[in-house]
Amino acid sequence: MINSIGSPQISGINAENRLSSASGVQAQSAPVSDAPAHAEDSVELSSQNRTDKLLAATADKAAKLESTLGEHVPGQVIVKTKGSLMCGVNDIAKKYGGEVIEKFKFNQSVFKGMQGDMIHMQLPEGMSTAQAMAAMQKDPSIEYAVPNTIYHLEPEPGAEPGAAAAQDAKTPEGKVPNDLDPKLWGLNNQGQDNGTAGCDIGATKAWQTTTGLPNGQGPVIAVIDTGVDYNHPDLVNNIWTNPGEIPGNGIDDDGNGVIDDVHGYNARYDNGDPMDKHSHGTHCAGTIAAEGNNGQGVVGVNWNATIMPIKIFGDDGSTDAASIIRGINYATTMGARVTSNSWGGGPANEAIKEAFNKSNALHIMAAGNSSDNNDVTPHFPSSYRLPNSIAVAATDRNDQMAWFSCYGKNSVDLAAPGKDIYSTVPGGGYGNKSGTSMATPHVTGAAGLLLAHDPTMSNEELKARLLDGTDKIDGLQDKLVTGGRLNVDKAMHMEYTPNDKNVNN
Ligand SMILES: [Ca+2]
Ligand SMILES: [Ca+2]
Ligand SMILES: [Ca+2]
Repeated sequence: MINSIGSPQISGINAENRLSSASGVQAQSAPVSDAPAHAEDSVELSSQNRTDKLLAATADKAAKLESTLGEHVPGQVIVKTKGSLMCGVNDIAKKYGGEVIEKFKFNQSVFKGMQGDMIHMQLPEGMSTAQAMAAMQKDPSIEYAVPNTIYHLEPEPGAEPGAAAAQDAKTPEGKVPNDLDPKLWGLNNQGQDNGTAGCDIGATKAWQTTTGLPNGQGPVIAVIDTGVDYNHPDLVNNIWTNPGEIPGNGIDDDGNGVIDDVHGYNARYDNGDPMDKHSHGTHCAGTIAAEGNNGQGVVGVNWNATIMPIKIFGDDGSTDAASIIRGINYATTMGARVTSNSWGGGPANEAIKEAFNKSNALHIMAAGNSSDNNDVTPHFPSSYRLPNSIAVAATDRNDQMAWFSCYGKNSVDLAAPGKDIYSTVPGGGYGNKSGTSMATPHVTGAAGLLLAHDPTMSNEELKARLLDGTDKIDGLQDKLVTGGRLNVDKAMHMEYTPNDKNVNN
């Protein structure tokens, strides 16, 4: 459940205590007010006056801010407090006449580095998000306040008309599973369907070294998306299982705040069931790790893996910043080593950026499908440019930038196959999709394979290998940081040099 601490029957002090005792994953080292109730009342009165004055003084600024915020949940803000705060988060909310909807849970090591709390706040009736943000910019106890931004899944680009029918691929070099469907040109391109031989990620060669580690033994790969059909026959054996959770007993056995989260987390609706009713997330999961050599369907970049489904989008394809932060935090807390983020668009949000940045996972992010230059028109989250993030463009079966793909010499790292990608869909089926959403899981899968080969690899080395191990493509030189398309075999076997310029750009 969400740590809802805005209930009016519970005093701020008791609610804080309840939160810290209920949370098994975060040390609540933030100072909590222990002032007696009457003293708190007087603080509230004087601070209310101050807040009224502040709102009046910042009214002009708020009016200007209003038009810049983009789509957001009205009357809500996400607030990062300053570490030196000597009162509880409820006192901050009260100061503005609002309520704390939830205090985001970060795992202990992340929380230590944050130097403050992150809270999701409901503002009082009549106070807009812009008004609160303008006032909070002047508040010494607040580091930043941002809207609870609403995000939508990007629409998929349309299919190219007149595409040729599938033909049999020739026998590739390397190790070949019995389910290497010829439609999987991104893994194995022999020139089928008017493609160009070799315009693929070199999967069959990499598989000579490793095909991934059995479920539970390798890196946990979180798919932050619309959920995953964890019962799909080609995925079921590669889905993460929460070792501390007993299924179906209505109890949060491992104390992580979510009841019966056996195969991941539904951050949008805050429950333990990340089932995909959309299809986007299931398709991405199949590219990362549809079970290989099992005589059915397709093979992913990893034949075997541990996929953690994180559902941040509702079944209508939309979400908000609070759901995204909950999803990232769950992945971080439950040990994800890599996250796959085939989503984006909409305004930047400082709180989402911080959740990614403070996580110790490597985050692979789609560059976007609006065919924009992200150097000029940033696309979030891929344009946050974090040391632990990678932005991915999409190429077609001839190593051309896909017509829809965003790019950026300074903002998009590499490309991967993302046009006419065949993978798993809910209900046990298979289908084609196109988008940087489909390119991203190729890179995520490659990260998983590299970590299966060497589990001790640092984020820096992992990122350097994925970027520097690319095949350089003439047409991509001016469009990408690396000018290259993913090659997982090269990434795995190249010589690694620390302090890589691409990683530290
Ligand atoms: Ca649980
Ligand atoms: Ca349970
Ligand atoms: Ca299969």
